[in-house]
Amino acid sequence: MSGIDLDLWEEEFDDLDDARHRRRRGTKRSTKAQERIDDADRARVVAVARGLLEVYFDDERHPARFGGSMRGTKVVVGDEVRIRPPRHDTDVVRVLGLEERRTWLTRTPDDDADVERVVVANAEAVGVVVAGDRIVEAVGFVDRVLVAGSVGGLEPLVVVNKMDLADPAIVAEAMAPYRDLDVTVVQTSAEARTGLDDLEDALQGRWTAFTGHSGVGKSSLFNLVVPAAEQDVAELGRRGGRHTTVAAIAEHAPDLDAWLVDTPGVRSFGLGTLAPDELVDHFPELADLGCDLDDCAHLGEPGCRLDVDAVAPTRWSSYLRIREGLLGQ
Ligand SMILES: Nc1nc2c(ncn2[C@@H]2O[C@H](COP(=O)(O)OP(=O)(O)OP(=O)(O)O)[C@@H](O)[C@H]2O)c(=O)[nH]1
Ligand SMILES: [Mg+2]
Ligand SMILES: [Zn+2]
Repeated sequence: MSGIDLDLWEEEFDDLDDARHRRRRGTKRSTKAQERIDDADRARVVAVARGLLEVYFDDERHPARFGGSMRGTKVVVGDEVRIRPPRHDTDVVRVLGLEERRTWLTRTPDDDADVERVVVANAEAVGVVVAGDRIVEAVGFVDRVLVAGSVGGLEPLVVVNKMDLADPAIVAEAMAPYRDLDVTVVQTSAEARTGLDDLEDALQGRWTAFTGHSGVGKSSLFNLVVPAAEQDVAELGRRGGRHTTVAAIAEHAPDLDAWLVDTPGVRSFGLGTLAPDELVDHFPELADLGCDLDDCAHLGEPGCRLDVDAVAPTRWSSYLRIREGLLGQ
């Protein structure tokens, strides 16, 4: 390998080229560049990590690099992009432009942070993975992810993994509120390989982004569902709290006509960019109750029609806790 970064060199050359066009024809570079981008082929981003960018088109994954027009633009797994195929043997695919996102899964580090991170773009569903042996502690997290999914236009799916370690009665009780809301709940064990058919049914025909605490088994399930996947899984005996997966990656499950995105474990799921008064719209059992006030938060306002006994206690306490967090209390 020569020490020259051919791509960087070519990128600078492209910029020079544009500058020359600009001078000669008097056209604005942005218009010219935009036309070129609009005519380019489309691809889907399937991996983004330090030093790695992969896009999918023509039924294959391709390594890619950002073109000069992408400076300052962030892409995430699931993004639809405009690309230019390689021009010669040592060239790679060039990403020229980012398409508007249809859906997004975003989180903030905590509720009073307002810098959000897009985790995955353009997925149809978010699969929140929890450990069956820690289900009671996990429902607050599930409720946060369901809010984020609702905000970003994603269908919810709850995956209760580690059922081999769980008490089925406790899981059933904790999951009842979601079943009542018609949220699909599947129970799996990556270890005992149970529930995988149900999981596959839930993934069929769409893009699903997994999220969840570290160590709940996202990568283990991902590896079982996606034949080509070889995601690292934490070794047995390691203490919890370690993050094994460090970057999001999407893989295709051709038999299911599905894409699954494995993501790094998160400690919390902040909703910092959501306005407190909008929270109620993302709890289906609290939205549209016909209260006198259009933006009733169901906290004792006159003309409130909430029957608090009709709401699952864990859901109601999640609502109150998230709202407090958003109000900075
Ligand atoms: N008993 C049991 N152990 C499991 C199950 N699924 C995964 N594990 C184990 O749990 C540990 C963590 O699994 P991972 O798949 O790496 O978890 P993860 O959610 O991808 O974790 P991060 O990448 O850190 O977010 C590993 O030791 C797995 O072998 C399960 O269903 N039952
Ligand atoms: Mg993992
Ligand atoms: Zn009300």
